[in-house]
Amino acid sequence: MRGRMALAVAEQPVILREIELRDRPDEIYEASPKGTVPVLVLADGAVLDESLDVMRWALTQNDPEAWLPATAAEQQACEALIRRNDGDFKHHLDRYKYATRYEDADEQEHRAAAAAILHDLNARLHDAPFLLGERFTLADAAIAPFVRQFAFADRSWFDAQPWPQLRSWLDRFIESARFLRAMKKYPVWQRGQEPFVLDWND
Ligand SMILES: N[C@@H](CCC(=O)N[C@@H](CS)C(=O)NCC(=O)O)C(=O)O
Repeated sequence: MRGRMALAVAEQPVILREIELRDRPDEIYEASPKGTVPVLVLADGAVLDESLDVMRWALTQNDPEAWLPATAAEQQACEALIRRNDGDFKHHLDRYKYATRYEDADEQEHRAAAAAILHDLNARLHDAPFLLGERFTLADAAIAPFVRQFAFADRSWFDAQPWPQLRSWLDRFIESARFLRAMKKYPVWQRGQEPFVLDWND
């Protein structure tokens, strides 16, 4: 979703091959042996198989809403926030959401560890509407989908936490046109079909 959001804001048309993770076509492994989504194959054949790389590539092509950090301080804050999100937060989120898939994972412990990070995000949002300040940036787009997953794992528990700023930030994100656009569903790619060009304005 975050890769799609960045491609959309950067107005980068792509040929989309929607897949089902439980029935991955061989072609995805030919592009990237990891077999995870997203995978973006560039016009010159280079392959980006990390969503953050897709985001950074798209925004480097075109960044009309100034999602990329504008100052060294923003850059540092952005990197630190994303590193913690993709590292510790994702680790605890997965074990909270899917405790049964991990041996010895204690759901409550992982929820508490993830919640400590959310507490910190809420504090950041005390003084400004977005994570880096007054505008929605790469940091918000990269992190909000994961906070959404956490919230939806037990929405009533999430709503009972003392995080009004975080809740408002998440609600604004979930209701935003940019996120709803990224969530649009597409038919699964069939081998041999005409290329399906997604130009983001449809
Ligand atoms: N670090 C990767 C994570 C990619 C990832 O785990 N994607 C999930 C779907 S959102 C996936 O492909 N899961 C299937 C699998 O891990 O085999 C990224 O952000 O690009």
